[in-house]
Amino acid sequence: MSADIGVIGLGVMGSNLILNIAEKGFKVAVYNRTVAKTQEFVKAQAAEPFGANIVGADSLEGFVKDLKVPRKVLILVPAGAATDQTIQQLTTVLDKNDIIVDTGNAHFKDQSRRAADLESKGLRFLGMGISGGEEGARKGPAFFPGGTLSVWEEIRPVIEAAAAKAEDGRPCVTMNGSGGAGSCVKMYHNAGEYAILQLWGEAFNILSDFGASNDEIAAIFEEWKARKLLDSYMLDISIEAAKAKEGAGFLTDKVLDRVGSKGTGLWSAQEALEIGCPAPSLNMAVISRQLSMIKSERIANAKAGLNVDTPNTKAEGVTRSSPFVAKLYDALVISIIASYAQMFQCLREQDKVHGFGLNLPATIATFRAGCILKGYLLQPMTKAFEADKDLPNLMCAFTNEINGTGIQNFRDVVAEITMKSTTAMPVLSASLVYVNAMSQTVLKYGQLVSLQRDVFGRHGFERVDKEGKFNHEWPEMQ
Ligand code: NBP
Repeated sequence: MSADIGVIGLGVMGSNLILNIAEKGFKVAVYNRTVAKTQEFVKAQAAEPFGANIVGADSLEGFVKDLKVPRKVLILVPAGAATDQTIQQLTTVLDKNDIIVDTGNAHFKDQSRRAADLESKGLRFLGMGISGGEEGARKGPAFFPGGTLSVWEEIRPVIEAAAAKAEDGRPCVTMNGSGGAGSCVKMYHNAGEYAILQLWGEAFNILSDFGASNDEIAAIFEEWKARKLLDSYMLDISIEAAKAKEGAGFLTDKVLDRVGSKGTGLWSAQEALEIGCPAPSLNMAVISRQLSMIKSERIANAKAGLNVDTPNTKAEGVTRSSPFVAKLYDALVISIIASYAQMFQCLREQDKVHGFGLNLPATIATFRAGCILKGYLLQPMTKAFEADKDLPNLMCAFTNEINGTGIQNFRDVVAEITMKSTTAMPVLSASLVYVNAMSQTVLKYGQLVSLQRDVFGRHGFERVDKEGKFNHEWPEMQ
């Protein structure tokens, strides 16, 4: 059999993506490090109507022989060293013009390095993140390719067929731009995912600290889902997680409160700081996980007597009908919009610095189905950027939700939580900071800090009434 495409790696993502592609009528060659797994996998699919579309290989040499020329190989092994090792092995068996596609959660700068390295050897490379987890890989994920357009065109028919389809029938994949553009989009997709998952975690934490049971919290979340705006995959999984039981108790009570991460959130925050793109919600989502990870230090602090409870910190039992819950809904709506706003601003700024040639509305449209971010809000967000690609900030398209009652309710909620509980709400607070700061034409702290810098270091300051850099004559300081 001459296969249309090859897949290396039979883990969660690889095995499901192979079935998805084979089902669409393409022939797929498969290779895995543990050969027995390949044999088992191919045997297990033999009875499927598309089983004949899958061929297993016992060696990399056999795998490349099974592929049509120019060969197209998708790598689905763990990101980082395992991917580099697989690429290195492939370079010894592939021929000039063959194509390697890395689908791992890679840093976008690593993808540019890989592309340059492989091109110098006569091979072609595409970095293409995937989102949607196991179910997405099987039924249709969102893909985020980036690199050379002509390389994308060669794998496009297979990938578009395998991708999720949005409401309007468009596949959830677009060529995001040159170099590491696809992996950059996937990095910020994940950073947004960190922030919004954390916001749902904080909503759970707040409602629980305010006396609601897990069942009551799940019911509140269900009511919010029915209001449409927040209807999303991330809300669905939050409801499932809150409701899950083990024996008579809730599973959440049995789970250690340490949240792991694999790097994409941290890289996004680092790269945003590096280019001066403020993204407090995205950054704070990374810090939230770091705070969760240092459990032994938190325990030691409590043992050493650090206790921030005060006589006021006594939250009352909230229920679905409490006014506080209605206000918390608005706080969540605004925080989620603000998090997306930061994610899109970071992508725009990275695009300017790295010259990807990103088409933001087309990229956002690919988040509408298949991926972890999928949800109702993606549709109006896509439309907002389609209507005005120069929209200064996504929040400007949601002034009805943010201005007036919305922001007032958000502030009331933060004030009440701060007064009545010791609940940590890092991303909710950071989002309020972002909305406040981004809607002010004058930041008075900026005026004072500019002068402080001139007092001690003669760094100079700019003026509102004339162009240039100025110094003030400061009195002698002790
Ligand atoms: P898994 O960890 O489930 O699978 C790893 C597979 O890679 C195994 O079949 C393993 O073979 C194989 N492998 C090969 Br071939 N060479 C390897 C090597 N040198 N070191 C380690 N394993 C090797 O990964 P996954 O969750 O399917 O993820 C695959 C890629 O997809 C990752 O890059 C990840 O960033 C990305 N991704 C994952 C998700 C997700 O939800 N899981 C979502 C989006 C993107 P073996 O059988 O011999 O161990």
